[in-house]
Amino acid sequence: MADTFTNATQILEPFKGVKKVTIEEYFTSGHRTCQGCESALVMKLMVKAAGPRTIVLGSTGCMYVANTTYYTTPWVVPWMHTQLGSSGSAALGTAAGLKALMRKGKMKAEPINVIAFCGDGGGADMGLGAISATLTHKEYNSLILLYDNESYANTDIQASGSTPYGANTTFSPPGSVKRLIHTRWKKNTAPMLAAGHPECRYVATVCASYAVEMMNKVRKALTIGGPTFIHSLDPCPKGWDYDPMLSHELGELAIETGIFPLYEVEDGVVRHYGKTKAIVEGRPRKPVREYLLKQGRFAHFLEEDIDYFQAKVDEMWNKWEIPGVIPFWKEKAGK
Ligand SMILES: Cc1ncc(C[n+]2csc(CCOP(=O)(O)OP(=O)(O)O)c2C)c(N)n1
Ligand code: SF4
Ligand SMILES: [Mg+2]
Repeated sequence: MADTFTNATQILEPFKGVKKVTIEEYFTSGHRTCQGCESALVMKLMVKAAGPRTIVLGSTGCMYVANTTYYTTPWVVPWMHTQLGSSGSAALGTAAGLKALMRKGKMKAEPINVIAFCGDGGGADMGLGAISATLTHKEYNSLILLYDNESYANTDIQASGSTPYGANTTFSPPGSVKRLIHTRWKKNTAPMLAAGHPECRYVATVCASYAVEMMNKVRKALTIGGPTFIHSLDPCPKGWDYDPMLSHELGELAIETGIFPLYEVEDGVVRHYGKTKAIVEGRPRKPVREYLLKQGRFAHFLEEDIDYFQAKVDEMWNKWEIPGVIPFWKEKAGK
């Protein structure tokens, strides 16, 4: 019991290859997400990685609405819906509640994983404050997983702070007078949270196209404990407007073009991994046009728009203090 009060966590060793991944599923049939929905795959992999002694909390969005149609649910583990901006509060409250119940002897003392997921709208925009607060509480173990489909998808694809430059959304339809309505560069959520929360020992970015690596980042976060954060980039056939069979490939292209780098920040140390590591070590990035032109949301792009996008990604890699991660410029490059 004493262990629980000193923040004991489940020790989840990494899966050493796909053949070693456990067979049990805790997110199964019964959901109604779109065909090819990568976020549904993220839910499945996330809870598979965490295992049966896990509580999942989820804020409003596709992964709430499409996963809990009346009288059906794919969740095998205990699951609770929370308000759109509340993934942080739900994580902290649940972790604190479990601890109190165990301390009072009202439930068996054991490490239970608490995972709260949120979309980019609910997490990176509306619920950022609550996530920030949770990441300051090192005495409670919880993982917040942001599934980023780059829009407020559930309410019909409105632009969010995580929507990429120039994308066509219902808030930013291209027109004949103005071609690009949404001209903000995507918010850099994971490094912002990593840099600003000294009590948070683990922040990572993942993509389910690299499923084993993704699951191992979840296992690592839960094992390290305290408040942790993972940001997943999730291709969304409906919002990004592409054939559902391309979800996996688009995830790979996001990494191979350098648009979404994979890295973890553990106790302040940044480690690139997977294909991103290869890029850091000198492998050429694929041109962003290979990624952009496969998606209807960029169909209105002219050559100059693709060039601008490429130049911004080049800047992330060539001028930033930590390539693709920390957007402070190296002194010389910035001048
Ligand atoms: C406070 C509040 N405002 C607005 C809504 C309406 N709403 C429900 S889901 C949603 C979109 C959420 O977007 P995101 O968090 O990115 O999740 P996604 O739908 O993309 O999976 C919105 C705006 C709500 N439920 N609560
Ligand atoms: S709109 Fe996108 S995120 Fe939502 S269920 Fe469909 S594919 Fe998944
Ligand atoms: Mg979203």
